[in-house]
Amino acid sequence: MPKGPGNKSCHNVRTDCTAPGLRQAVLDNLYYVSGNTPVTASAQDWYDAVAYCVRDRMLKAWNEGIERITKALDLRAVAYLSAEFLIGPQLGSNVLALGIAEPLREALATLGQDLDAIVDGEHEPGLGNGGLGRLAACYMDSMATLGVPAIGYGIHYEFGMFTQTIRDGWQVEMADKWLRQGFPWEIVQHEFAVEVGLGGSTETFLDAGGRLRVRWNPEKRILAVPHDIPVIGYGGTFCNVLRLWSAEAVDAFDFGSFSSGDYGKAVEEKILSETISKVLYPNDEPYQGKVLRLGQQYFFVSASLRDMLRVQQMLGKPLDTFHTTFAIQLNDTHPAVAVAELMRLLVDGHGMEWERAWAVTTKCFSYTNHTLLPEALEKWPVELFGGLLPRHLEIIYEINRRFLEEVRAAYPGDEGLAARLSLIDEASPRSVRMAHLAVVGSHAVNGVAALHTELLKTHVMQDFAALTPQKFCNVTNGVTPRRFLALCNPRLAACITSRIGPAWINRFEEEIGKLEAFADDPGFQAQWRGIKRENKAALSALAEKHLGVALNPDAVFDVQVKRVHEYKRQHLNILRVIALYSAIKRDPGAEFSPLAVLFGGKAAPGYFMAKRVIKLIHNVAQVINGDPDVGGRLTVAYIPNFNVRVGQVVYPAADISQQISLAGKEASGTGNMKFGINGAVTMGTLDGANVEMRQCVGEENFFLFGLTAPEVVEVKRNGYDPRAYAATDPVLGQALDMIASGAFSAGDREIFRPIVDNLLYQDEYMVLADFASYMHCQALVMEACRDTARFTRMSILNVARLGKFSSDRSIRDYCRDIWNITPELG
Ligand code: AZC
Repeated sequence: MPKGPGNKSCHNVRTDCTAPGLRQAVLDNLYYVSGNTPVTASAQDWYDAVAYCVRDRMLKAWNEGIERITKALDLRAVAYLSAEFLIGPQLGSNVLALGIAEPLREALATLGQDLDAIVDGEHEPGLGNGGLGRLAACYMDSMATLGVPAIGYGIHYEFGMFTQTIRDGWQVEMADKWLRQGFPWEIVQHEFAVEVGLGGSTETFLDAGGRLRVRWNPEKRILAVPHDIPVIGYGGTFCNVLRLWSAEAVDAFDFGSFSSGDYGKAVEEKILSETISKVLYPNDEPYQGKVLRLGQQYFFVSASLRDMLRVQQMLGKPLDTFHTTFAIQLNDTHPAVAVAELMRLLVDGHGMEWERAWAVTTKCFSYTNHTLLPEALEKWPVELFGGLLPRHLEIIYEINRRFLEEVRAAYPGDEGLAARLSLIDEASPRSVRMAHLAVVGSHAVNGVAALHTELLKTHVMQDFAALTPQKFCNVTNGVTPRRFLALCNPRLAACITSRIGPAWINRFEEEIGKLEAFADDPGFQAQWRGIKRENKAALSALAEKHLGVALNPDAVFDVQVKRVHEYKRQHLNILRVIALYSAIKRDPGAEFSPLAVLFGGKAAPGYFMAKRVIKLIHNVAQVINGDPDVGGRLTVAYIPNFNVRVGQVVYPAADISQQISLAGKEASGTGNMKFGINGAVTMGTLDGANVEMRQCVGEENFFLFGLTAPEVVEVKRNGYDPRAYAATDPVLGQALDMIASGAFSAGDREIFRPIVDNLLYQDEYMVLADFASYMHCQALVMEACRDTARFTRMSILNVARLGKFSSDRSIRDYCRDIWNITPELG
C-alpha cells in the first residue's frame, strides 16, 4: 500500500492515520462539528464526521498543490474547462487514495460503525449527464495520480442530474437535491469571487494613447463564487483542485423595495442571478438552444479565465506569456465561448494588440470533440448570442473575418469552402457554430477514439482537417482503474494483487498484463469465477431489495447500462430478448442456459422515443419474469437511477457487456472499458473504442456483430429499407409483431406503435439491419458461456489486455501530444 500521510507517526488529531488517532478524530468531529455524541448521532452525522476526518488528511497535499500552482514561475498547469464533472461518491475514493481504509475501518468498528455502510450512504453529486462528465472526473483522478498540476473548472449546479424513478414502467424525473445535507468535501472561497456581465451593449472610445477601443456595458452582473473540491491522487501526496462556480446576486437584497413594501422585488435580483447555476441541463447528445444554457457556459468560462489571469498576475508574469502558465482544454464545445472571452479580456481589458492576443489565445486552447452526431454540435442563433454577449459576437465576427481571409488566400475563388468553414452558419436563422470557434481558436483538436478521430477528419470536420491537418490528433479515452476496479471490485482487486502485486493500481498499463500468465491456471480460474459469482449475488440482493426481482447468480449476467438513446440501440437489445422469449415459448422443454438481461440508464426528459423504450423494456420484463414457461431461465430487470454509485455495483457483476451502437455513431464509449476491466466480455459492434478494445483483447475474446461504419454508409447510399429485413427474417418479423399486437401491453396496440413504426419506416440507426447478425452472435455467446474454462479465460484476458484503457495512459497522451507538460510522478 502507498505511504499516506498517516504512515508518519504523528499525534495530531487532524493528521494521525493510526486507528486510535482516526477514532479520536471521528469522535472530535462528531462532537465539535455536528454537535453530537455517538449516542445522539444520525447516519448523516457519522458520515460527516468521517468525511471531515478524511478531508483533514488531504489538506497537506491540498495546500501544497495550491502553492505549487500559485508560486512556481516555470510551471505549466492544465485548466480543464468542462460544463460537467460527474465525480461520483467521494468518501470511498479519498480513503483509497490516502491508503487509510484498514485503520479507519478498525477505528469505526470500535465505535460500532461499519465503514462500508457509511461509504454506501453518500449521496453523490450528479454534476454530469454521462460519458463526457465522467471522463472529466477520470481525467482529474489521473492528473492528480500522475502529478500533473491541474485545475478543473466547472459549474456548481444546485440541482444535478435528475433522480430517475420508475412509475408503472415510465421514467419520472425528480429534482436531485444533492446539497440538502451539505457537502463536506468543498471549501467555499469567497475572496476569489468575480463578477460576470451579461447582456447590454458596446461602445467605442479613444484611450489615453489615442487608440480606438471597445467597452462592453453589461446590463446585468452576477457574482461567481468558487467552491473548491480537492482531487487527491492515488498515494495521497499530490492534490489538484476542482473549482466549481455558483452564481449569486451582486446585491442579494434591495432594501429600498423592501421598505416600500415590495417584498418580491426585494429578492428578485437574487432569484434571477441564482438561476444561472440552478440546474444541469439533462440532455446529453442533442443540444438545446436555450439562452440560459449559453448564460451558464459564459458564466463559468468567464469566471475561470479571470481566475487564471489573477494567478498569472500574482506570479508577476507578463500577459503575453499566459500560455506558458496554462494549457486550457475545452471539453466539447460547451466552454468554447472561452476563445472569444480570452480575446476580450486581453484586447479590451488589457489593451493588448489583436495579433498578439490571438497568438496567446491559440497557444492556450485545445479542444476535444465528443460526438459525431450532427444534431449535437452547438449552434447559437446570432440574435440570441448577441443579445446576451454583444461584445463576444463582435469579436467572433472579427475572428471570422481574419480567418476567412486566410481561407480565401489559400483557396482563391472557393466560396463554397469559405461558407462551410465560416464560424457563422448563414442559413436561417443565422447562427454561431461553436465547434468552428473551438477549432479555429485551438492549436490542437482531438477525437476520443481512433475511429472517431478518423471519421472527424474524413467527414464532420473534413474541410478543417484539409486546411490544418497538423491540428488534428487522437486521444483514445480511458477510465481510472482506481475507482472502476480497485474501489468498486475489492474482491477482484485483492485477487489480482495476490498474483501480480499492487503496482497495477497506479501503473495499470504497465502491470496488468502480468495477469495473462494465470489465464489457464485452474486454481486461479476457480477463484476468478467465485469472485464474479459473489459480485453477482451482491447485485441480486440489491435487485431483490429495490425491485423485487430475483436474479439467479448462476445465470449469465448480460448488461447494458448507459444513457438511453436511439443510436445506442437499447431497442435492438430488447428485440433480442423478445426473440429469445419466443424461442422458449415455442419449445419450453428445450435446453436454455439461464440468462439475466439487465438494463439501466436515464433518458432526456423531453426525449419521447427513449422514454417509450424504457417503458417497453419494463413491460417486456413484466411478461417474461412472470411467465411460468420461462421458469426463471430468462430474467429481465431495469436498474433505476443509474449513476456512478450504481455503476460501481453493476460493472463488477457483469459477464457480458452490451456495446451495440450503430457503427460510426458512438464517439468512444467508456462503459465498455469499465465492464472490460472488471472481466466482462464485450458483445459489440465495430464502433468507438470497441475497435481498439477488440484489437487489444484479441478477436477470439470479443463477440463482434453488425455492419461496419463504411458498410453503414454503403447500405444507406443504396437506399436502406428496414421493412425488407422484417419481411425476410421470421424471427425479427415475429418479435416486431408481438410488440405491435399488444403482447407486452395487455392488448394495447397503440402504446408501442411509435417504436415499431419508426423501426419499420425509418430506422435511422439500422436496428433491423443488424438484428440477424446480433442473434447469431447471441448463439455464440451462449455456447461460450457453457464452456466455463473457456469463458473464464476470455474474462481474465479481457482484464489482462485492457491496460491501454487506463485514463493514466490518456493523460500521458494529452501531456505529450497536446499540453507539452511532463508529469511529476511518472
Ligand atoms: C460522450 C460520447 O457519446 C461517448 O461516446 C464518449 O465516450 C464520451 O462522451 C466521452 O468522450 N458524449 C457525451 O456524453 N456528450 C454529452 C454532451 O454528454
